[in-house]
Amino acid sequence: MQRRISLIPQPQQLTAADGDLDLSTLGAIAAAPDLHPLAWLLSDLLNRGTGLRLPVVQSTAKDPAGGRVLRLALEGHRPEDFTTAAEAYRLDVTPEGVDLVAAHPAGIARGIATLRQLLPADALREAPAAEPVVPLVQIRDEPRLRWRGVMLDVARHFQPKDFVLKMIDRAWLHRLNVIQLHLTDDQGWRYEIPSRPKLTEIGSWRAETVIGHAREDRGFDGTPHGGHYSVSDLREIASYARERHIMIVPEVNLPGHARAVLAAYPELGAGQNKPVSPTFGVFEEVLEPTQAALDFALEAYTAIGEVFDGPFVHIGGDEVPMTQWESSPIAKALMEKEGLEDVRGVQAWFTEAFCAHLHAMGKRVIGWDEILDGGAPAEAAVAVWRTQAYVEKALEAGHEVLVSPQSHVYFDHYEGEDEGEPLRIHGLTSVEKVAGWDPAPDGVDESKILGAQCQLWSEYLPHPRDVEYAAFPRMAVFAEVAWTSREVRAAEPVLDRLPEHLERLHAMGIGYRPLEGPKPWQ
Ligand code: TNX
Repeated sequence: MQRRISLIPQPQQLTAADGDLDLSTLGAIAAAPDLHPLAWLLSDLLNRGTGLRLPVVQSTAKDPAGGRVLRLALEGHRPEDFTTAAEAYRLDVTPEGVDLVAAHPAGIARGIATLRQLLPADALREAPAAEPVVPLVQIRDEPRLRWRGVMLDVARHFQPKDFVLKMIDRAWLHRLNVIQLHLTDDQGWRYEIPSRPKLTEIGSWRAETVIGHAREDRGFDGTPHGGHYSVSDLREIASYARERHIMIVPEVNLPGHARAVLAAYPELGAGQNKPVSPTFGVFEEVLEPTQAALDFALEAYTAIGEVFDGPFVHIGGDEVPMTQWESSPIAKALMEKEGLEDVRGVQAWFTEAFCAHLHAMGKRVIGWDEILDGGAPAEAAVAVWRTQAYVEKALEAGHEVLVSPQSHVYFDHYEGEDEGEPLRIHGLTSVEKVAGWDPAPDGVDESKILGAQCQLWSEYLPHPRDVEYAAFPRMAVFAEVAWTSREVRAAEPVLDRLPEHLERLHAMGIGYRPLEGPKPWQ
């Protein structure tokens, strides 16, 4: 019997045949040695959700079930990393077995995600709760955009390592391929640099926290807040993501949003001793443009760039007030020395130094669109969060663009207008709005669009459960928008498939927001 096949993201081509394949009739997962790490991951996931135990064997070995296997294979000329071709795959489920083929292991990782969605939703549980049965299908698939990301803000509220690992798994299931970790901000510095111990001793803690626009909303919660990732935590996150072919992009946000750094090392700023900020917003305190501050920043980028071996490091650069530099003799002297006419050139001075340093480490740089204001090297990619005008400005200046507009993909915004919605920073970003978004509309040169990313700023999301509620199901819809071509999306509206997808989210234990509204208990 032919079942309705409902996947998110929708693959580029999907043809279903009548009937199912019971994976327990297969003898093994057969894979080339390069693919054994993924094969074992798949074997383990199948075991957890269905109880099935499929051994991993060399693809050449004589198979115990007479050749009926789940085959993972690499074929063709290997594409470069981090290209859409690297993530393409074909997946054939026939009465004889499963054939998952790609030109790059990243494509196999994406195909595994699709295969998991073909299983009953209960197979995504952490207990053997489902039969290992999949429908007969032929899938040909490749993403539209290279970078399909989610930003986790672990600075405003620290999120434990285990939650980050879970979010990597959830991104994987949705064929997303980037997690940006916003590791530093005014409210906390979240990673260990052994040579700078005060960053974590002082900079990762604050005495209390305001959740809400003002004290009156909920007030100070009266409890200290803090946390950071040790070097070994970071290494664990890095290797967990690497195994799933997900790129971690660490963000170290400088020279603004620097209250936590300056609480730890006030000498790097204009000298006031202010604590790590318990409130949210944009603060005046920035790094002074001194050699010492620059040395600090470069040390911070070196440390994080070494742990995360992916190609990108994010330098932040958003919302840098110029007020301190306008009255700083040090900034004035720098401007004279460098012949800078505009104080925004001071930020550009930092940006250029960060870029040069990271390029020398073999990294590519990305920064928020404010780096355009004072100018940035054309090799730096720009994450545009403000308006479409900045997409155009960045493209004109020769930058690649990551589209991440607050108008459509800020998942810290309200999801509906019901009074019972949890308190949010502002905005209105419904699932329908995300579903209707085109990351590269007509008139934009899609080849210069690096990709798209949704943001989970956490000023109003204190706990992992709050992040989940804000993230899902919008993040699933976002994944479709970033993966699936315009034509296929138009033919197969994602919102039609969402109710079935919620069963998967439920099986995974994700506290998602129900579609009907914010009050499931009513
Ligand atoms: C703007 S987007 C910010 C963040 C806030 C966010 C809240 C960006 C680069 N800066 O610092 O968390 O708005 O939506």
